[in-house]
Amino acid sequence: MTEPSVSSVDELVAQARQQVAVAITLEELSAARTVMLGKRSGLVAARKALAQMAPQDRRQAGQALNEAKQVIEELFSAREAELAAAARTQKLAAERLDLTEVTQQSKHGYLHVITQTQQELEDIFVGMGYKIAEGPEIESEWYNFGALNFPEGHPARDMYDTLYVDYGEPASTLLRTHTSPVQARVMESQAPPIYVVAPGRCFRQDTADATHMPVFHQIEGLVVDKGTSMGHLAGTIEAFTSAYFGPGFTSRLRPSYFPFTEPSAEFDVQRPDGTWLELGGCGMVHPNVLSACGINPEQWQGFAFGFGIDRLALIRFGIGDLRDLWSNDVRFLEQF
Ligand code: FA5
Repeated sequence: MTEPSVSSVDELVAQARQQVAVAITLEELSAARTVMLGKRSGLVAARKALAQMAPQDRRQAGQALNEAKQVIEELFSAREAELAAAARTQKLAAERLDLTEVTQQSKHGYLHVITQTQQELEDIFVGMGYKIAEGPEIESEWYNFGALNFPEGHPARDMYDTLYVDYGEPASTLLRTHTSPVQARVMESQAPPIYVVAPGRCFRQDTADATHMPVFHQIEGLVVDKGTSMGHLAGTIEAFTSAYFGPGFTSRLRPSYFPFTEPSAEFDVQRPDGTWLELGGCGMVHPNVLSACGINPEQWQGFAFGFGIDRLALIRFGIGDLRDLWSNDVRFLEQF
């Protein structure tokens, strides 16, 4: 066995320095450490060789070996700290959650076209001085029909394919078929003059088709004041439909019948293909309704209207079929 000379000790250190420099992962470094400092390393061999040396030389050679071992260990520790820090940085970078990036990549949710339409209509009416009113979706037979001048057993009730709720007396509780019961609730609880709109969901046993859904939305309007006339009603409808659609659409008011208005009319608009679509009903509030709600019809007159919000959106956006609004196909809904 060769004696560990100063040059061979220097060689061991140089070799370790080189091994440390080329190790680029912690695993490679650990393998190099076994080669340089492990049981079969040159260092351990040199230490064993000390026993063969003359005592006067052994001390100096042993000291040189100890120093070399310390230098080599420090080389490995320093490199290990370096590689561990680099590995940590790399791991953090890989796991980094960049919130800015996520926001840019993710899609923003937004309001459904019906909700947008409802809010736009509310804004138009609030701008005209109206207040927003609300009523329950599960309604009593009285507010949906009785207070609105539908006598019991009157065929006009059959105009609405009503969904009854199994609650209380038979046929006493129902899913409201229109927003008109809110008229009665408002007149009962507020003194005139009254200017309100009441948007909300309505329910009928209608079969779904291009212009009907069993669940749909209406916006009800009610004005009770002195000296109100059919002219004010026509002017109001003209004002809000042109605010919603913009100028240049063709509409017509057509005589109709509702038990709670007299005279009554229906409002239609012409579609791009020339056909007419009914958007809502309207009329002067029937004196019987004013009386049933505690308002003296000799002093006060009113007008009311109820428009389909879904159909307003249909016309405005040129949607061919109401059912598409409920298909929840994001590719369709994203257009609005
Ligand atoms: C009524 O519901 C009356 N309450 C309107 C009214 C209010 C008249 C105040 C006078 C005074 P009608 O059943 O015609 O009327 O419905 C009004 C509008 O609701 C229709 O023109 C239509 O736009 C919409 N509508 C009715 N049924 C459906 C349905 N199944 N799906 C979608 N929209 C509907």
